[in-house]
Amino acid sequence: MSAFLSACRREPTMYTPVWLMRQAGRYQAKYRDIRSKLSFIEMCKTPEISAEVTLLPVRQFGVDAAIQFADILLILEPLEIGFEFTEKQGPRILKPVRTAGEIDAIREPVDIRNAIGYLLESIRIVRAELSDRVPLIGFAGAPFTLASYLIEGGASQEYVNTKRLMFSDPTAWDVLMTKLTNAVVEYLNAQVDAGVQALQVFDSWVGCLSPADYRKYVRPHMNRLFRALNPSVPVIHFGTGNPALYPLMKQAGGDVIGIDWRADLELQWSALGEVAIMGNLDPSSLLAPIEEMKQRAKRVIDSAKSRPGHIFNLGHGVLPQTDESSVKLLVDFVHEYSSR
Ligand code: 1CP
Repeated sequence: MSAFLSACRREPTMYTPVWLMRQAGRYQAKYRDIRSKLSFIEMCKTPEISAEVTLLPVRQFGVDAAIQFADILLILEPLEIGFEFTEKQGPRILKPVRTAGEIDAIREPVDIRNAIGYLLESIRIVRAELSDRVPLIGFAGAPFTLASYLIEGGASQEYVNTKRLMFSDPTAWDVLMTKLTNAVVEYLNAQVDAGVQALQVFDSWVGCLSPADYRKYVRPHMNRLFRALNPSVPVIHFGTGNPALYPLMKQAGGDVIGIDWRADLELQWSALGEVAIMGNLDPSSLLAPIEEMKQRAKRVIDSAKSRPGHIFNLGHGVLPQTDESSVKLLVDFVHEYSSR
């Protein structure tokens, strides 16, 4: 079995497996080249292109897992919620959803699998290319993170509208989270059927919540989500910005908890106990001189103390300012230094 899949199951590996969130993106010359001819959405919707982009970091850096090129917002199309990707601000929801009436009007998708045929086809192409050498990860946004996009209309600092709705109309909030959870389950299980060998649930923006609010407004839905996923593949549960939530995220579910650099890996792992851990190098470390970057990577590996179940990753995605050569040096360093 690959080092990545073994680590997901907390089995010993010959070295610490490494992959990077957002390992395919604008920091790569080949990505920019493809992107200069196509919009981001066109790239996602052309299976041969998204497959090629998925494979770029595997071929270029020798990472231990591929992540299917797509986006967390693609699931909104079968829900008939309009969105676009803008050059400057990233994703934008055309008509943000803010009232109980607007939430009731969101349709339950009839046939998600049909609507994401392009994604499932791309997964089949990637799997045929990689066979069993390098595993492929499928992903989705977690219901809270998706809800925050729907309600705010785009990226947000304070999540004012999201929290206003959550606190003032908990019934409408539950309806929205239930609809999103149903869609995410179907979306992820379809990817498993198409061939992905692991799943990641990105709760990128959940860190804005207090532990009490996570427990009340999010965890019941996450619990249901994890119980409904196809049990044949391991699941990574990732969140950023608030280490106080990690114990609650572990209770919600997932074989691997993805942590960011604000948390101390060693302390966090002791506190979480029996679970695999993914993380947690500060992505800015890749902007440092190479020796400094290696020292920082070394500290992450040392803090895992060769415990089975560590997957090396950044604490969040690769920054656009990153040099491709630094990524290659980082991946090689992790393999060499952790070799046992
Ligand atoms: O213009 C471009 O070229 C598009 C930039 C881009 C890319 C490369 C977007 C728009 N999405 C993606 C791909 C993407 N998105 C992947 C690909 C696989 C890989 O990791 O290599 C993944 C896993 C995502 C997931 C995603 N999209 C998340 C969760 C992960 C995270 O970074 O927290 C979120 C929040 C989004 C929303 C999104 N999509 C795109 C942008 C610019 C954003 C806003 C968030 C951000 O800027 O980080």
